[in-house]
Amino acid sequence: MHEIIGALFDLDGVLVDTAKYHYLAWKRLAHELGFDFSESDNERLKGVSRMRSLEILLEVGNRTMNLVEMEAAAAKKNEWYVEYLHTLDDAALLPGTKAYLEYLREQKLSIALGSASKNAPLILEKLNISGFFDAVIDGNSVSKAKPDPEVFLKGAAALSLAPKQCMVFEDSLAGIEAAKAGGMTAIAVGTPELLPGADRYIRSLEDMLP
Ligand code: B16
Ligand code: MG
Repeated sequence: MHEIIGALFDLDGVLVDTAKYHYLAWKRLAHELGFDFSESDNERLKGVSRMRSLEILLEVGNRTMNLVEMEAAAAKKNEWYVEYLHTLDDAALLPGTKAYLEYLREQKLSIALGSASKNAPLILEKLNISGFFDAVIDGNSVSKAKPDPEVFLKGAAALSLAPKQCMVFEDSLAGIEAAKAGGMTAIAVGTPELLPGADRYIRSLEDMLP
């Protein structure tokens, strides 16, 4: 068996709860377009790219847009989202995040981020956790969305590790599928009902602390 010496982290839903800020911004866009967008609709956007999220939102509101209109709407949502991100601080970190990153550092594991978000560098900065990461692979550096394993394969490569030497922490089904397709150990932040196929289930990173 390969020893695990690398940790690859998804961002939203694993290290930090940014879903609520995404929700506020998408809801604002929906209201501007004249329909409502519920918190349960928002569940469908977790781990999904910005443009795919907009497609889902338009589906919910039964609207269509051409590509130019979609790009403008996504940019507007992102401006609002980034405004909310400026209010972000350590309080948004999920339980155990900082302690577990510190623990992994002490254990000399390599650490990378593997997120769909194009705002990942700003979020890490706002949370004061950038320094823990040996590599950041995010929505700016991948061309194929999860469940494609690209984001995690790039993360392992950036750490100079084989996929088998890495564990992935994920809160979305597409992310668990991506980790398994990439040949990594998948640790789900969630339940087997919502996230089938993972190697282990935790409630939060707090459960990983010794
Ligand atoms: P942005 P993750 C994902 O983050 C979010 O879960 C998802 O809701 C969002 O649409 C996506 O990032 C893109 O984010 O608009 O900031 O580029 O879970 O992959 O860390
Ligand atoms: Mg996530």
